Amino acid sequence: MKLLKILLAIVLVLGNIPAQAEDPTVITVYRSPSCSCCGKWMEHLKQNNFTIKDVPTEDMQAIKTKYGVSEKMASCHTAIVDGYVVEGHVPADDIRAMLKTKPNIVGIAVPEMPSGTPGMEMGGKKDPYNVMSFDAENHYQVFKAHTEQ
Ligand SMILES: [Cu+2]
Repeated sequence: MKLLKILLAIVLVLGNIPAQAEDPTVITVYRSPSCSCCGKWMEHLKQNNFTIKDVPTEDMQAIKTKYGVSEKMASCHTAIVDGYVVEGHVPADDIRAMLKTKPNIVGIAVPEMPSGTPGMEMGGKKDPYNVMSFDAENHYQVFKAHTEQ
């Protein structure tokens, strides 16, 4: 009877241990050394358990060409995670969704720099925007729509 109580106590204790946090996801971020909104976006990723490999570079166009980011998809920074391209101010949740579902695409992008995206906070101003996915043939599709709140 005593043993049973001890076992029960152990089970209760184990049940209360919180599930271990996910391992940080490593993401390489190419950005111009003078880009401040890029830094704010990296901050957003850090807060969402990403580990940043920060690579300042003067020639962002070379990076975009190398990774197949067309003019239509282009924003400020270009990041690589798990073989996927992440262009611009994409929210961490959308990156995670891509890494989970592993779609057959080159990557996802928030073209240009809409206000209200992570790292582009402009007071309360929030533009509706789409996270786009793109493939090697430059086909685009809405990956996730973020409508005005
Ligand atoms: Cu930016």
